[in-house]
Amino acid sequence: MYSELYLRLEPLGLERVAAAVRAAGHDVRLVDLQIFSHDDYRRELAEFKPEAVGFSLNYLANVPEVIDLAKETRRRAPECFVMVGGHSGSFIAQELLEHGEGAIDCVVRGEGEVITPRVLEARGDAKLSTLPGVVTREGQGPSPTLLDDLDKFLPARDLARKRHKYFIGVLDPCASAELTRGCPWDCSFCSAWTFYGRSYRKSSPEKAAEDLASIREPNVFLVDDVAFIHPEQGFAIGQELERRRVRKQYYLETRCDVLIKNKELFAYWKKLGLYYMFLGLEALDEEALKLHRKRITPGENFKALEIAREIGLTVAVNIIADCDWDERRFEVVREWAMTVPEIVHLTVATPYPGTEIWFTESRRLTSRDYRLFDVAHAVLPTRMPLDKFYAELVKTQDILNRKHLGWSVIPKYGFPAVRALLRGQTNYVKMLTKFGSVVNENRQYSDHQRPVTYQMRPPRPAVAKPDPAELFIHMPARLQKQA
Ligand code: B12
Ligand code: SF4
Repeated sequence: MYSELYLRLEPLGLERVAAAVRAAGHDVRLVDLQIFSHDDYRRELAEFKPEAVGFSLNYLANVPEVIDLAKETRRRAPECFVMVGGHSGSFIAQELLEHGEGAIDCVVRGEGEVITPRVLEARGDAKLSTLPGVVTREGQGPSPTLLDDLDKFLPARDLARKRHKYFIGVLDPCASAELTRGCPWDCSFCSAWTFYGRSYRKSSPEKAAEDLASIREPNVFLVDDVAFIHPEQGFAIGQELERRRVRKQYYLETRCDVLIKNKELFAYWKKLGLYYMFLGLEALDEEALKLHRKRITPGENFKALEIAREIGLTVAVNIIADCDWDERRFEVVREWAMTVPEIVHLTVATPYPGTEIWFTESRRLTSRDYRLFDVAHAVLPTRMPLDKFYAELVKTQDILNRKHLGWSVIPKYGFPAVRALLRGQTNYVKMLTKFGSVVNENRQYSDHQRPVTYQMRPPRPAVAKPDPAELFIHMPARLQKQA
């Protein structure tokens, strides 16, 4: 809900899995529950009568919803095979099976393209629990294998209905695409590297351009964890796009040091239509950057902002609010944010399963309610009383929001907003009216008082260095060899 304020994006992971399943000869439908209601899902279940249902569980906050839907699916269609996959689901496979109480046949850890058709083949067979990445109540197979070639299984975008609902800010409507997968860094709060085993794969420039050219929407969110680490790939894709006369507006996310190193590439992409860019700043001071193991200095971060300004890009940055912050720390961020032209976001430090801080911090959790793991809530002890912490958080977000996203900035972003409206796209304008009701300190505080049906597993004692077998979903090649 909190992220839906600014954006709603297509389920690219499901679309890729759907493409692979379709290529294996199955008839596939996709219901995006960001857009459709549970009643729509029930209707689809009754009319389509699927032999198998796969839930995508990329976000921990969605665990209770998925468990309840799996149970309902089992009740309504007892013969239907139910599986769960996706980023967060991969890190808590056993836990999901326990909550499911028999409603979930298997959890598929890691990338889904190669394994899902095999899972469908092995339904009802003891072989199922021997497949790579598959976890059932009977047992589990070896660690999952990586897709060898990102050019395979381009997303089945045709399966996503009501595509006009996908947008990010003024890029309305907006599709998503993937040029690379994985991240070679190892920040302590992030699970991108543990999911992909620190691997980094690229699609070929031709295939990437072909995919982008096939997109109907005028705007594209490039979902890569760190875009354009290898500049030659970025230039090659750009040239392919120019050759095909593909003209779109793009949003991407990258690191500050990658921007500094590859300044010319980003300037080139600005010409191709790069509009918004997200830079993971995370902290303003050296000490916190070290704690996050960001492997960058504040000086480099600020230099990257200057470069982005020179190039003329609209930049959003994120700062991680530590639960230990007092009023003064929030004040420092507010003061800084008001002096820079960038859009500043504030998220709350959250130990997700699959991150290193999960192993060191989870003993201190104040809540095991999955729904609060959305980086908008505090799940670790706060230095200030919790209601005061939220008051400071919301005050800061509100000031930052008014600076960038309120009605007053319509003149600044006016042209794209009006253009979207003329196309009949109202997602952006609706967002402007919703902020106060969604980001609201009382609501955030009272979210902690809701009854909890599904609790996360109690954390185990903290360990300084997690066992790689527990940390990674896809094992790094180096460790696989050792094993
Ligand atoms: C785009 C994106 C978003 C979009 C959502 C788009 C969407 N509708 O899916 C937006 C911007 C809304 C978003 C929001 C958030 N995100 Co986000 N997001 C991403 C990002 C960058 C790309 C996702 C993607 O499309 N990947 C490409 C596709 C192909 O991969 P995939 O979805 O993982 O799918 C593969 C597998 O997971 C699997 N699979 C997926 N579904 C299924 C289903 C079945 C049945 C099977 C078998 C397999 C399977 O197979 C797929 C193909 O290999 C990822 C990072 C990443 N690299 O994945 C972070 C990431 C998933 N997000 C993350 C976070 C922290 C958040 C936020 C909490 C914070 C924030 N401020 O961004 C919010 C809150 C969301 C919430 N509801 O709680 C974290 C992890 C979250 C977690 N552990 O719960 C990630 C890993 C980023 C990170 N570096 O830490 N996010
Ligand atoms: S925060 Fe960014 S750079 Fe750090 S590990 Fe995650 S994806 Fe990589």
